[in-house]
Amino acid sequence: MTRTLLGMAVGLALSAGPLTAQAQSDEDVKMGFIVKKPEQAWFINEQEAATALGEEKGFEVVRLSGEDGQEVLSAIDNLNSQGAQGFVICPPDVRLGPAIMNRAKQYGMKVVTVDDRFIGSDGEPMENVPHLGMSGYKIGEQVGNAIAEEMDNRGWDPDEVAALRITNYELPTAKERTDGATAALLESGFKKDNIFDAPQQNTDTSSAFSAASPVFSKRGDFEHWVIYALNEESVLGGVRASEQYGLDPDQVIGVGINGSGAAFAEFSREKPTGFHGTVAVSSTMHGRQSADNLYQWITDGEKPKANTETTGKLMTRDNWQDVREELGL
Ligand code: FCA
Repeated sequence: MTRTLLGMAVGLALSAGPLTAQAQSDEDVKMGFIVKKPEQAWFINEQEAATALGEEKGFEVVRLSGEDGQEVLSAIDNLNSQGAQGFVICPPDVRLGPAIMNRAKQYGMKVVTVDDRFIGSDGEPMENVPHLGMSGYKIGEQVGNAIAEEMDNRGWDPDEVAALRITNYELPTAKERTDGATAALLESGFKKDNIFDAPQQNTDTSSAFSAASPVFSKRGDFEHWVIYALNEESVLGGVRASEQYGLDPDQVIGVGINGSGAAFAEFSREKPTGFHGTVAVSSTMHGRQSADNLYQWITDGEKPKANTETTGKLMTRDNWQDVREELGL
């Protein structure tokens, strides 16, 4: 009798043991989510989606801003003192990859990147850091095709249309996107000589506005303009510059990328602007999936795959609410 009871107790202890340990370790999982532009709707949504997943699955997400290298390194120190096991990051500069990885290694933290992929000292993507981001070239092609289609709808003669290409060649994903858009436009019969570059210093509206303004002034001979860039925030900077120069909405076709609050606000205006549309990608999915990948890695030791590429869908003033719902935004 005593032996049986003892046996049962041992059995219970054995089965309860690992369960308790599992619950304990899940409770303790804490990760950072560091973003380069914490005020942009895209990044706010990513961080919120990661936090919501943490609430569902039982891990904690610390939302942090990393607008330059110094801020990123302090954020990592801060995470370490809070006992975090790793972080998801969209870095302010992809060339900070090696420095960020050094600091993370000192603390034994696991790192995954989202949106902008680290570049190593050899100038190549750091393949050993798992990444999730847009398939930049393909999404760029969607932008180019959307512009070509709208030019056709408006009956514009390609020979008389100029393109404002807002570029950021420091950032590979930005280059892929504008290269994809350019290729699709040329394919549709757009004139190569009518493409004018506006290199921006950053990835936001104000840097795009500053880059775009002088291009309109110099090319006053064109009446019809198309505008594209790595994201909708930048296209909006170009559209604002076109308005300031005196162009009407029906003289401008701007198509962005992201499908975030910046685009929703523009589509909600009473009158249409030169911002025709944007290729929407699910920032909700980017936030959830990258956090989930890191969570699996921390809890199961399962390293996420080297690169996950996501796709997009064109959103315009006519369908934006439907696409928003479809993508869970
Ligand atoms: C880059 C851009 C963001 C967003 C993201 C997916 O980080 O700056 O606007 O497009 O890629």
